[in-house]
Amino acid sequence: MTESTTETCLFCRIVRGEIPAGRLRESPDSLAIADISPQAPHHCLLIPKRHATDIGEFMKGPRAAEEMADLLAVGLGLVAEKGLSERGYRLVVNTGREGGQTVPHLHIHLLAGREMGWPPG
Ligand code: DGP
Repeated sequence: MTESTTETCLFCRIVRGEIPAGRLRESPDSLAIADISPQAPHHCLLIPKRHATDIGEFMKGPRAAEEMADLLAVGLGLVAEKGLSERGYRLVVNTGREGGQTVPHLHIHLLAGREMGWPPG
């Protein structure tokens, strides 16, 4: 995984509208999109608009707690809109190489609509 600048970062480009994506929900700090390669009937990505490689970098920001609360609120808005809370859902933050992260801009996967296994692969 290589470091990205905000200029070339895939998710920064999606946030700026330079690359099309299924935009599901948005706030001034956060964007939710449909994953291009869904691993469940519902598979969304919750993306903070501020660039940070991973959750550790992200949480160093001066407004990180507020931005993270907003990101989760955007996700929970989708959960409510899609009626996912009764059957359940999973939030996942892959981090680094062994954590399975492939896009070096923090994002939270929201997966739902099928039985999830444990432990994850
Ligand atoms: P991760 O492996 O945790 O870094 O997740 C990256 C996710 O991003 C992966 O599930 C596929 C998704 N993805 C990669 N490229 C694109 C894209 O161009 N558009 C959208 N919507 N999703 C993408």
